[in-house]
Amino acid sequence: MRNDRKKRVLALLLGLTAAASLTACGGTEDTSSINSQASSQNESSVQSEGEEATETDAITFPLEETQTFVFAGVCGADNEHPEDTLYAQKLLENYNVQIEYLSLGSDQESALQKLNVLLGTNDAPDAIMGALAMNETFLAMYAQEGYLMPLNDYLTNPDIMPVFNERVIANNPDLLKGISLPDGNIYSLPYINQVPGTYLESPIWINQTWLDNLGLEVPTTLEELEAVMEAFATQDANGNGDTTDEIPLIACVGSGSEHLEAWLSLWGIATKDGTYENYVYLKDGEVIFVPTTEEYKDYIKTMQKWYENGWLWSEYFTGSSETFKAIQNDTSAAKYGILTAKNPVGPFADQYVAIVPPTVEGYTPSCYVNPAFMSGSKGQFEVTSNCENPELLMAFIDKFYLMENTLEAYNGIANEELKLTLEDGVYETHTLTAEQSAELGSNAFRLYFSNNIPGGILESDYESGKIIM
Ligand SMILES: [Ca+2]
Repeated sequence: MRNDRKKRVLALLLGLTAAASLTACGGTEDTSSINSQASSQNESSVQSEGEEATETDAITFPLEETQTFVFAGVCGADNEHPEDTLYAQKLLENYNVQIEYLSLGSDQESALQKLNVLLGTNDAPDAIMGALAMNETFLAMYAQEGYLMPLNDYLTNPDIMPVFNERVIANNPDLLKGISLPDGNIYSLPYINQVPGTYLESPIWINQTWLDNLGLEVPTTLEELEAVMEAFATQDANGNGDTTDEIPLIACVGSGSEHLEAWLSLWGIATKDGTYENYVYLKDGEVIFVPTTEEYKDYIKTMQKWYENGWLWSEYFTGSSETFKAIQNDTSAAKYGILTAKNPVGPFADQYVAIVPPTVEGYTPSCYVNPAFMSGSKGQFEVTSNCENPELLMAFIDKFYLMENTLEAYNGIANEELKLTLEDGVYETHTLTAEQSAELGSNAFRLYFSNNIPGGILESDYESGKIIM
């Protein structure tokens, strides 16, 4: 059932406004064949359980001789030695590749200034990692100047990048279009994070257990949604004997995905984030300021009605984010029926399902697609023209797309660092307490490369039970 719903969300989305840019392209089909030295294969022990095809005909890991690559990254921390992380040490052990770090400073401005000087010279790094070190304008400019290498032929070659081909492209063939520049070439690698249900930037989640307890269906229209909220507000939906402790709809002012403005999508206005939204919108080829529109007035009237009826959390305007989190983390019972969020949290998170946005008469829903889900969050890794062995580098970076490597690059080594555990083949990530964070900090490899790094966690990884959310 849950999968069916998710698929419905996806099917709907594909028919909706897709705010993720899928740039038209060509030139990605031409796969070059590499000279296979056909060295002995499958002799390494780097494969983790359940992963196949991590070996290539041409390049076998661990390499016979240590290969060093210089990775440039943006990092705000003082201690800039990602090579000291347990993850980098594991990479060295498993693949015999040493990463040498070149700091690009602490922000994008410093990074681009430094890259302007270095690129095209012999001092340029082999690669640039992390989205903050690059932006689309400079990516296109550097590519045009020949400072960056087109990566198409590596990405589409299963001998060089078996993991990327099997895990990423096979599941999402349109991804290559999404990460291509207008010249048809790909210069930059994506990060893919497919938390189930997060096809949208702010998907709508509803408590299925509450619906079941009250004999209700998933609402598909505004009227049905309001009837559900009325039932949540007046009945004992969470079944604890108290009819007054249910919050039908919860939202948090200024929050990333849990913001009330996410509901504007029902009126055809896709909003990315209540904190940063500028409400300038393109409609029928004209630029409009959303608050002056009829759809916005309809939306405001509806929100007023939801607030007055006690369907929207009474502390929406005054409650702190701590109070908001406390309600979500209440262990006594599920306390909220509906929210928009990347994913629901708290002890009852598994009671929530993502739903297709209900329809409002006269409007067509329009939602932001979550780029990290659909086409990959791009701009995470570029190879410079100074790299002498791009094929080997790409074969190495291919391993970053293994589920376990992505998890450990982001969270630290399982069972050795606190944020990640591995038990009976199942990974689980943990949130550190404030005390643990203060005492230990985090030494995750990813932190040296703001904001993300190449990697991939797929919906199937969650659904097959390899990761506990
Ligand atoms: Ca109750």
